[in-house]
Amino acid sequence: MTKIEIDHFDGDLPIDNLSDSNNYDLKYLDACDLNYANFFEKFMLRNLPCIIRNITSSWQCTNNWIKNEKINIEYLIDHYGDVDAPVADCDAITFNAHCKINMKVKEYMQYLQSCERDKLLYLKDWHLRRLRPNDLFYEVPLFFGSDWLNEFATDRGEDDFMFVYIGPTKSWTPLHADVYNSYSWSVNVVGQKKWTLFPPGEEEKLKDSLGNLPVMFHPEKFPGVKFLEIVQDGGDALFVPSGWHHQVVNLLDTISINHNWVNACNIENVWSSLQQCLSSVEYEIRDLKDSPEYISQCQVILKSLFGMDFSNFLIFLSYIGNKRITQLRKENSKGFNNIELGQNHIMFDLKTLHKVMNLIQNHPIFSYNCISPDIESDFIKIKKSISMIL
Ligand SMILES: O=C(O)CCC(=O)C(=O)O
Repeated sequence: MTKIEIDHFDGDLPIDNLSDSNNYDLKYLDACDLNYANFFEKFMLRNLPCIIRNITSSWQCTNNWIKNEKINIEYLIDHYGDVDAPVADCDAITFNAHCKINMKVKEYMQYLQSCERDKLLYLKDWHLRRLRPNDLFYEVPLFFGSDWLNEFATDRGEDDFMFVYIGPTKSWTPLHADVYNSYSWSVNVVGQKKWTLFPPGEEEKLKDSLGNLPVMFHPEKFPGVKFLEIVQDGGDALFVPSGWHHQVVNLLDTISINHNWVNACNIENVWSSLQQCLSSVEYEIRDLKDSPEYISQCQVILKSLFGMDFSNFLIFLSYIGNKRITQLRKENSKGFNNIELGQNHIMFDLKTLHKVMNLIQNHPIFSYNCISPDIESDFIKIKKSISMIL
């Protein structure tokens, strides 16, 4: 079992993790020379991107999915041909996202092989890991092992945030920030991508008078906007920090693996964006403010827009809090993907959870009776147990 640990859990760690410098030079690191505590402090806590090279050397898929430095189409057809996967049409856009259909992997691979393609199709957000839990085609790099989102999802058999992307040269992903304001990591198994990344706040300069972002950013149209342009090669992992908008173009036929993730370093960002989303929902339906259903309707809309409501967030935090308490007592030391968390790491998680739980308890919604009594009492009980530990 792999163990991840940090140097200390209290003291001077900059918990206010918004990018603390205006120096957005991208750092290139090598997986062999980097240790977890370093990545934690220099990049996750500071919310700064980096490339970590040579991350796939022990991955099975680097042998199986690549042939002559290209995508091994026969292997993918043989092993996954009859499986359905979501495919985006890069030429068809609705509400700033590509239109998607389901295709058999076999058909998609035939499309990729054909010389005359009349469409630009991108297989994306494919939950291959969930589909084939025993197929260990890649390992989660230990740098990305503190992952509350996928820990929660896999422990409870819920929808996870672990994806495979396969796209031809020129396929692309529109400008966006990730779900919940999570982090993401993306590793190219084969191929090459160009990423354009915007430090948080820069996206405001890109919005039109209605507050809409462009589908694709073109630098010549937005002089003065700060952004990073990154070319990611095969075997490179890109760490995309929380709230950094980004767009992606495949420069070659590319397969990548990608997770969205949340942990103690960015959970406050998730909480802020949940509140922000709620405020805009409240504003949008302000005409209904006097109706008895107003509060619960806001939560329903919040869930459909943000992907979770306040109750879901409370359940999530309570689950992770309870699990860390158990781990501290050594009753169960396994975290996400069987990765063991060191004692400092567990304490850091608990300390941050406690801070965010306090913020939630002070939010007006807590007094509106829209959270079920069971969820609320569980939340309060776990928060109390954490207080006793701290
Ligand atoms: O690789 C891509 O096309 C998109 C990946 C992405 O947007 C992400 O990791 O958040």
